[in-house]
Amino acid sequence: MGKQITACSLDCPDSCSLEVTVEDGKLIALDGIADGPNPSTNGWICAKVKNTPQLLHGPDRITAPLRRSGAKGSGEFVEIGWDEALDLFAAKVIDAVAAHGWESVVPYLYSSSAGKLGRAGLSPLVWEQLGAARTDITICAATVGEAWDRTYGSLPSADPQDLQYSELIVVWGANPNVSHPHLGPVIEERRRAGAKLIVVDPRRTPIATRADLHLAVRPGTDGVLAMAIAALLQRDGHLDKDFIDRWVDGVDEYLAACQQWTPARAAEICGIDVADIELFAEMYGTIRPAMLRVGWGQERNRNGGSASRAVFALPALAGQFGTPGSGVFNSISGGIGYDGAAIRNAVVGDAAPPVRRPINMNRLGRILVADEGGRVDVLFVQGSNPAATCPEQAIVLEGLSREDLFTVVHDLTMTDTARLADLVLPATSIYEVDEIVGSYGSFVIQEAPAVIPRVGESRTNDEVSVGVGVRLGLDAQQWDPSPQRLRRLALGDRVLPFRQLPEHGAVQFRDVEPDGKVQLVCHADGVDDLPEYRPFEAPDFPITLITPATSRTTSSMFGNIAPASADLHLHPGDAAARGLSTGDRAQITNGRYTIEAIVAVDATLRPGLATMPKGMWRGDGHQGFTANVFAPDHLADLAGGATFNDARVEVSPVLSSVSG
Ligand SMILES: Nc1nc2c(c(=O)[nH]1)N[C@H]1C(S)=C(S)[C@@H](COP(=O)(O)OP(=O)(O)OC[C@H]3O[C@@H](n4cnc5c(=O)[nH]c(N)nc54)[C@H](O)[C@@H]3O)O[C@H]1N2
Ligand SMILES: Nc1nc2c(c(=O)[nH]1)N[C@H]1C(S)=C(S)[C@@H](COP(=O)(O)OP(=O)(O)OC[C@H]3O[C@@H](n4cnc5c(=O)[nH]c(N)nc54)[C@H](O)[C@@H]3O)O[C@H]1N2
Ligand code: SF4
Ligand SMILES: [Mo]
Repeated sequence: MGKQITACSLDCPDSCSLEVTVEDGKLIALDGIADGPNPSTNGWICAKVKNTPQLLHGPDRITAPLRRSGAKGSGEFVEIGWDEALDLFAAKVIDAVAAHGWESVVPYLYSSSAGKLGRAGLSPLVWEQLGAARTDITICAATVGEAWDRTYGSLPSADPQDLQYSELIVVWGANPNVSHPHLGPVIEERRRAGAKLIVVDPRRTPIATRADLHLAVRPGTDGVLAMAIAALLQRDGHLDKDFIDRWVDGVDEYLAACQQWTPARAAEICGIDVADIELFAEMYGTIRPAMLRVGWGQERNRNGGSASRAVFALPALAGQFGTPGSGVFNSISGGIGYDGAAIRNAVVGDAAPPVRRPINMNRLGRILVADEGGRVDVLFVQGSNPAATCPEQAIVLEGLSREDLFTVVHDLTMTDTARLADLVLPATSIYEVDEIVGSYGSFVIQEAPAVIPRVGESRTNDEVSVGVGVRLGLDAQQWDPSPQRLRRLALGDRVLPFRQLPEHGAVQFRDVEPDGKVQLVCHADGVDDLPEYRPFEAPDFPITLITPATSRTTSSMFGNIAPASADLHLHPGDAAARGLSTGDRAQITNGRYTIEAIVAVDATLRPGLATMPKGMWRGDGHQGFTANVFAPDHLADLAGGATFNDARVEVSPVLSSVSG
């Protein structure tokens, strides 16, 4: 029995340092390290990752290439060899290209829970060079990421660890206790030491219960709130004129636009009290230093881009920068110390990428079913489970069920998407190959060496895509996918762990600065672009259904092993008005689709709000669907982002005695 050190690569901001126990070539246990490469792990990890042995060695693990032998979706497959599998894959691509061109071949690559090489090594480059369609990563963080780029440009995020110096902490659209587990205790410790805490979330999350001020906004109205606060900062003399003169563009125009959002008007639209808006502005304008944690809650609706931009404007107006404990953070992603472009240069040089058909992940269903933007003959899903996680689930399932679509899924486990595939290929986990782990919640880049042998015949993302690419004419030597080579290219001889910015050295506008000024007004296509509020009423469907993360599911990974409860949470008033109590069966409909679920009356919700968890699998959902059947596929106002939380439904009791 041996113990080894590695790191967690799940789509989670924490990137824990792990100690794993291996017996007979199998990973049998894992835990956090107290003084490991990433100190914020602090000796503990989340409960779901403790289920990793089941994920790696359990019955759903795919261990060999599988070709469909029964009807689509029947789950009947036969094992085949890798050569046969890759030959078949390449032959289907050749047929598709001959019939409808490269744009009919769609690689749907995500792998947000893979290591750095698995995520952005050679695989995306292979499909780019071949000229296949280009899938834009829009399902998560595209909107808020674009809002950051437009506002702050190249400025790195603040360091969450610097919260230890904050006197005011604002958590906006994030649920750290669940989806950023190691941040919760840091905030709690600071709060106990006297710092003030403000939370903006339509639900009374665990952190909101401890906040000095909780603004339970209506989903999709954050931009209105943030602009109203900006106007109050101006009215009450809390603008930081020195900071603005030196660093901020567009302030007058921006503040003029904010005047429309008087506290009274904003309170009405956001569904909160005027006094609470005033109090937010007073606290943010006077307590220093303040750190703003912006999550993803405010981005997942039609106004997500405007909302994120308006929230990001607040520290620039109040000048909450320049001292430890001040600033704003969302995703820590910058490439400091890890040169992904070097991989590209070494393999394809500086040749311009070919023009490719763009694919928006959020429109997958329409693309497959209605040929939106052109026909699709071959779909290659790598590191994603769109049958469970995409919007408009029923349409996605219809598309994946098309007899004339050849679907290849490369994954660790037999997901809902893999079940609908024609060819299923086994993927390695982070524990089986030498990898590198970065994160979007800390500045540490860590070593993640192989700690167990490969399970079955699993292959890496790069090995699979290069395997197909070589059959289609790419040069095997030029495209050598060995992790050692890619690592050398991206890291040089840098020794890991590596901290991208020094400890106590990431203070925004003291240690790090953007290339240009902070922009409160964007100039897109020659037009001044200010944040806007677009109302979204669906009178027959008065309940807003949001689908937050749960402590049990990191997206849909682990959802098959320890699923979250799929119950529909309803506000007590909404439940009572419909004659529903906890444990009752309810019908939920958006007018197009109807499912049934068990009700849980939940006083942490604001009126008009319901929740179901994200990351559920179809089998644990409702009649073959999850909450994603109600998630719309219209796009956010920035970056073509997802609008999961624009789902609108009506709920009614299921009368058990009805016969028909
Ligand atoms: N355990 C676990 N951890 C995860 C994940 C997971 O699935 N499970 N997923 C990972 C991924 S992929 C991501 S993107 C992050 C997401 O991390 P978070 O952003 O923290 O998680 P969410 O649950 O998407 O949303 C956060 C909060 O936003 C609130 N919210 C919903 N709509 C609105 C709104 O319109 N305005 C405001 N202000 N708040 C709103 C929700 O009630 C929720 O409490 O977490 C990562 N970490
Ligand atoms: N209703 C609703 N739906 C949502 C959201 C929401 O808020 N509400 N949130 C959205 C968000 S934020 C996100 S990030 C998406 C996530 O949605 P997905 O991208 O579908 O992410 P996962 O569900 O984690 O699925 C990733 C798959 O990759 C596999 N995998 C892991 N590592 C590797 C690897 O190295 N190689 C390969 N080939 N496979 C690997 C895992 O086994 C898993 O099946 O879900 C979105 N869906
Ligand atoms: S999912 Fe997040 S909290 Fe859990 S072990 Fe991985 S990095 Fe740590
Ligand atoms: Mo995400």
